[in-house]
Amino acid sequence: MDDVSRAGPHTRIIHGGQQADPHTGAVSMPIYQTSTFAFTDADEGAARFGGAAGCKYTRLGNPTTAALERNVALLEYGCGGLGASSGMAAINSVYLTFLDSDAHIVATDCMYGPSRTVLETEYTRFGVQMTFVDSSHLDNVARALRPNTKLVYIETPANPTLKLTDIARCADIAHGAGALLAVDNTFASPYLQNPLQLGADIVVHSMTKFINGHTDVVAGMIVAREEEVLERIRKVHVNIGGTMDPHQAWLVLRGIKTLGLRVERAQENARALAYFLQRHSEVAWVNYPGLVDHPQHALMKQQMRGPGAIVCFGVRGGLEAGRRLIDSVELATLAVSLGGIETLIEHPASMTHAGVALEERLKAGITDDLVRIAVGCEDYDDLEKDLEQALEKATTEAVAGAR
Ligand code: LCS
Repeated sequence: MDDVSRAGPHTRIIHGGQQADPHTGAVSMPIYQTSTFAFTDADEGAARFGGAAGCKYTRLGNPTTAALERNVALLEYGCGGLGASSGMAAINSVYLTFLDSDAHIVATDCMYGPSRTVLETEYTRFGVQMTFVDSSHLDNVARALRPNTKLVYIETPANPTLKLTDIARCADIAHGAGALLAVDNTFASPYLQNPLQLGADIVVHSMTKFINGHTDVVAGMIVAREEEVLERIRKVHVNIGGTMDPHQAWLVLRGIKTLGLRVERAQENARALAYFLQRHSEVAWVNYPGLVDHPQHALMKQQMRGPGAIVCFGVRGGLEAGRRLIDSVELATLAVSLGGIETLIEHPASMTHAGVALEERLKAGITDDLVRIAVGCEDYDDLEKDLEQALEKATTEAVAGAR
């Protein structure tokens, strides 16, 4: 099938932008592990640097990376993609493209720690102005806009509070003020949410997470809705040098083939685990947009195809009990990151979000007792058993400690 743009989600993931290698017929995209490309003559070299089709130098473009860019761009309904060496490289290329010394950014107050702290610690050095707001209440976004706001930047679901922002309404608000809307779609993955279809201008991904899915690659991607925006970002991205290595691209191409299967299974596990935790007497609270009593359950259903595979919760006994819990798991791995085939558990306040100032962290809802579990594809019963025994240890030791 040449055009899979109207095919079902799994077909699009497996075949989108892919074709057998024109030179050899290889079904799996070869790794074009080369830094540069020979020109047949001076005219061809000059033509390629003048804009003609064809590769020049891997930092500027590579066939293996291009195959992945076509694939993710198709999944995100964008005009094209730019592979990045990491999620942070993708995010910084977007920031750098649109933020200069006269610019202002409105960003969601709850997002992956470094996506926020890099703005606060580095971009302020160049005079960039910024306002962080709880974007789940869109009035906050509207109020924060200034005449020089160039970019509205949101993460939805947000890391780690899973707070959602209404993408379509946020896009209208940003566009009304002449700003672009960029969305970090890492937590949902293109399988569950497509911000460009809802009106966003740019999507960024940490492909380290669900897209690659095997906890063996760090990678990122930028997708834009319009060519002009993509080309502006491309100029910055290739000169900053945050582009992808072809071997990295090949690994992600391999991982992404099972994106739909993995997300479906991990989400099923997450849903069951959220209900289990909600019923557990030692669990103080559970936050998962798939729970029908979650305050943003309706928004989740409106803009996502499912709630995803991350669950947050607090253990009775607070921070100390939570720490004992993450020390006690045996099947889940105590590690940061998410979206892999295996279940990972972490404590955002002391790990992924430790760099965010205490007051700002608490204001964003990242409380000290918050435990984040990134649910994987193991057998559900084994995951439940593991959490059951860890909860028991966390709370029994608390009682023993109190004696
Ligand atoms: N965006 C989100 C939403 C993320 O969760 C992360 C990393 C990034 C961007 C950055 O991507 P990277 O450069 O690492 O590919 N999130 C992590 C986390 O929650 N634990 O470890 C990394």
